[in-house]
Amino acid sequence: MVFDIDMIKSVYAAFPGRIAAARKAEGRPLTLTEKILYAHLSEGEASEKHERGVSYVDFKPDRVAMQDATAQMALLQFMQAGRSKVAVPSTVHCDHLIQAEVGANPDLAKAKDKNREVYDFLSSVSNKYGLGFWKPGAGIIHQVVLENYAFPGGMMIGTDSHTPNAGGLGMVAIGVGGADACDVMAGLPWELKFPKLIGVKLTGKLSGWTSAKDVILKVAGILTVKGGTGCIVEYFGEGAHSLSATGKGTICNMGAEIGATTSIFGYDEKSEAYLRGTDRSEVADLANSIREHLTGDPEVYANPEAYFNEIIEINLSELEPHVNGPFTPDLAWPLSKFAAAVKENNWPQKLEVGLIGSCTNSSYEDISRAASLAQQAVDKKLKAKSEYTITPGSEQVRFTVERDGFLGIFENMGGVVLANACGPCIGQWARHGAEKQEKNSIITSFNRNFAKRADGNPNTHSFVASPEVVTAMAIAGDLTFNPMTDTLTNEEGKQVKLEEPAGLELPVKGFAVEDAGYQEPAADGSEVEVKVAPDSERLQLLEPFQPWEGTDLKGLKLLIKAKGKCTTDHISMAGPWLRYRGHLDNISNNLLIGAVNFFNDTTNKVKNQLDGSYGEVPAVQRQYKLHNIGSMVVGDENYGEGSSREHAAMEPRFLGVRAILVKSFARIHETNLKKQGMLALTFDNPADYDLIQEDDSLDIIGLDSFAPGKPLTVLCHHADGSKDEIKVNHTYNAGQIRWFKAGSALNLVKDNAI
Ligand code: MIC
Ligand code: SF4
Repeated sequence: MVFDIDMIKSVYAAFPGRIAAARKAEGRPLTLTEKILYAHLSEGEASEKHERGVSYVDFKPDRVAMQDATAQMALLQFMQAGRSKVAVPSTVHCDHLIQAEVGANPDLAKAKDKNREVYDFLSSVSNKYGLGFWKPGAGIIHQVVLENYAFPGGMMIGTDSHTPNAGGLGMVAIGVGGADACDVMAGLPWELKFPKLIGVKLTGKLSGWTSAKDVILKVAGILTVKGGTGCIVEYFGEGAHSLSATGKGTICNMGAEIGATTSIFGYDEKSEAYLRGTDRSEVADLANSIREHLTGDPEVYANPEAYFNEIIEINLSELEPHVNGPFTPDLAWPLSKFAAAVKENNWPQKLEVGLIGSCTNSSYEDISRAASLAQQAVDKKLKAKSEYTITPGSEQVRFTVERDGFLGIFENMGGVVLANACGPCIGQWARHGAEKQEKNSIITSFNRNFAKRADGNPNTHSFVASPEVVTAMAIAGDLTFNPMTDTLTNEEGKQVKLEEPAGLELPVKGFAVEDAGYQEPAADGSEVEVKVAPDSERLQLLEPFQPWEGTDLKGLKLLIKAKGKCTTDHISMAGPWLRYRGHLDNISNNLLIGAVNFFNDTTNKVKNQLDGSYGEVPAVQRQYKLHNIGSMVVGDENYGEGSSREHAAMEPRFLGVRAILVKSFARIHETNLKKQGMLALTFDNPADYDLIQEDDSLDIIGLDSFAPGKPLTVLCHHADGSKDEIKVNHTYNAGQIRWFKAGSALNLVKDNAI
């Protein structure tokens, strides 16, 4: 059973009634997002009105999806929850732990060997508790989900921030931490603040060099990495209906980069074609039967300003291809302005590597369009000047594009096909020479380009673009090349120009695959044994965190005051550390090693207040832990931006950090902190960040009357004896305060208290 048709039927059966109740409660026509959200609210809540950006509400998601690097911790928590089977259809996907080095087959074989213990663990836990298991090599979670599980009008949570990819097929799909996934798998509702809504109206039609990726590159430029926080982005308009389902997936996928809760498109003919093309005609027929509920009401789209909190309009006919970067995905450059930007900013003009694929851009359409350029390169006697790699998103796509000759075309151009996995996108890239830390440029069709992410080299300037633009630039070997206007010199010394890319949304002969790499769980898993070796360095059973001691927290040491961007990559780096994602003690050795210390502008060097020496962040924190002294981390804006990895919250918790005080949080990270029993606090006056000094001891006052909406006080004792009192806010509701008091949300689940 790959997709659960009965589940889809029952979701759809509830739609008309739920939506009618919601229209009544809101007293007006509804957006698509509202329809799906109301249809998934816990009993009783569907007939009440919920205030956007204010009310916390409980949802009942239909599915859970997890990738291997986050599933380990999610499932270690689920094992503590005392349930015998998952309550909703759930899957695990082995994609993050495969390192790209030589090419697909040898890399996959090596990964299976190196990660055997983790794969065995995930496969046996899946088998025991009733989860579908996608083996290494089967593909990247979001592509596999889009091909097999996503369905219009559904709701899914996934332990990866790019879960919104399924919004391309009309699903509300939200990235969460493992603790949230654990709750839903345990049959509990899932809580979210009712989101605000951003409407993006698409007019016109894409053509030539522009592709769906350029829509989100443009939107990222408009909204920035924070602009979508607390919002769901709903795309509509005739332009939306002209985009393929996978193109829509690309847009929703990279919506994670603007901090949006998720993004979504309505059901249309392209969605139907994709469902039929991926062997799900049954789902398409069902969706057709409730078609009017799988899109916003006509009044909404006729007068969007009245229904959305913010509106953006993009004319696809006028949209230019974009290149975003370096170091942040929202620095958006229209292609015609990019060459000048490269020169002005002194970014390395020579392009070392072009990388296409990833969960964002690895559809049949993407690969066929990029291949059309590779074919032109071969025909026009051009050899790619840069290295060039291709990561297919799933075995089904890989098998099909190989059958249709595209992979062969890339190889003729000098390209290397990597395994169906995350690879370089998440730092799983044995890039030769990266350790020399030379200044260089790469361009990818991925979604994130934070410093060090791909190859660990802080001087790698990483840019993001569509697969077509990446391919053209890799052929040219030059970042200032504009394929729309410039020519290239071929091997015969002639000037040649690349023509516009061309491709197919879906394979004419249909998709094919020999072994998709799926393992169905045992019908009765009670006898399946899950083994975790006590001396394993990669897996460790969890111990519950201690409950709150019932008093204010006094004498906390400042561990670090992080300066500027502090993403989850800075807090809990990926790459080599992915190895320890199932071992809390070992992975805690990467705590905040990428964060810049405000007081010395250096990473991983903080003052140990016990003896005045400077040491690495995890080492200093372990000293505090040894002496039973709590500590606090201070941060800047959008702290915890990026990934859903809850390690970024569990590590500080495990090592004895008690509170994180910042100017603002990214959504998933803030929830992850709350779930693990940490205090996530924000400065009432962001300028108070400046009051925090290196030798501070800090008290958190007011916890005995910790209550929703009531600020707390942080008392800073400075080394010179002076003091500052800082007002700090929080967003804990009553239930979340119980998590804090119990030591973690899981402690309550285990005691069956929730
Ligand atoms: C990422 O793209 O950063 C990741 C790796 O997929 C993460 C998940 C993780 O940290 O394991 C994400 O996006 O959530
Ligand atoms: Fe994997 Fe990269 Fe996609 Fe994250 S963004 S799921 S690392 S391919």
